[in-house]
Amino acid sequence: MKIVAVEAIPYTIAYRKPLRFASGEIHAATHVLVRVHTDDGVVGVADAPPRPFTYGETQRGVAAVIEDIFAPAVIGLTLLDREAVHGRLSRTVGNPVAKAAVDMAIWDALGRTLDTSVTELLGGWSDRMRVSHMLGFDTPAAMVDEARRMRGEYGIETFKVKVGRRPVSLDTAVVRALREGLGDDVELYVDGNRGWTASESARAMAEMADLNLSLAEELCPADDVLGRRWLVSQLSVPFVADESAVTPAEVTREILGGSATAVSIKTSRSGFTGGRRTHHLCEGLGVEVVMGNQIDGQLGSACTVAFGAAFDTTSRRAGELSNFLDMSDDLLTEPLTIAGGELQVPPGPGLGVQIDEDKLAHYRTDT
Ligand code: MUC
Ligand code: MG
Repeated sequence: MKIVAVEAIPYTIAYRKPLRFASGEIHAATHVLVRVHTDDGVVGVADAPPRPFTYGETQRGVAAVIEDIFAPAVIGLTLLDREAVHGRLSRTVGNPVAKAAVDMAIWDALGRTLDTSVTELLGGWSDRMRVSHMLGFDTPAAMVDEARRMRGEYGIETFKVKVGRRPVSLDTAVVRALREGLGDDVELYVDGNRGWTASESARAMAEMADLNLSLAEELCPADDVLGRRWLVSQLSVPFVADESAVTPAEVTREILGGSATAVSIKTSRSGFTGGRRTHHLCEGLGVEVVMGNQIDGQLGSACTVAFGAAFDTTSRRAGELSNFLDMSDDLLTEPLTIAGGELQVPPGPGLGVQIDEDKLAHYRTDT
């Protein structure tokens, strides 16, 4: 079970259509595949999706920090030394996506070694999650069409709507069109990626007061400290901290400071070890969680569902698990399938997925 090598392989796969939101836009999955090798020949995998506009990590940076700092830090430890791994990775500030992928590849390798799924190792609550689909910026008609298609083809009934444009009416018109076009039974919530001010957010939420939204996420920056508290204190729905609360310490500060009342857990930036800490912290605080999406491919989505299905509180709400559907291709031998609005944890040890070596050879950008 000793870790003997860690690979960081950059690859790029185009999206069929870009995903646009207030803090950036994604045209291609410019990710890094991480593989952890053990002395018994077991290989664990995980995906690192850098988000330069959110955390400052890039594909080249993720590969470099893993090769130069994190691989030497974990080589020689065993797959069971997960707290030691966490401690060594935590010596370096930042780099959440790079650290998370190393952590999750170790969990995958452990699951494969023990012939047990990661979901069972973590908690084993369920084997599936309901799926929420994230709708990027477009016209009201195009966003309603996409939501209808997701409901028709995959049975998805929960939609996270990207907002944060100016004027706010651009987005409030979309949410109204979605409610009118899809009816009262779908769940709708909004994510501003810090695009609005606190007062714009308050105005937009007032304009949408009759639309039965279930959550509001990062509508304005957490750094607008008093404005954000003022906003959160007047909302009648949970306000989700996403990019403002990556570590347990940040979660604690945001929640106790009144700047958020719910938390998005994203395995692609917390790993399983950090995600578990955040999950237990939220449980202790009595704060709701949502399994978020860092615009993950299939491997990242397999990680999200593996973690989300493991616990009661993480599987209560629909998880954001479907944006890989917009990619032109992916790396897994067996594609993930969403049916009846649910994604099942792929059966099998570890994450239950295999990398298609031909596809990896085709899409990797380092050879
Ligand atoms: C989200 O919830 O914000 C957009 C940027 C990012 O890092 O994740 C996405 C989704
Ligand atoms: Mg978000």
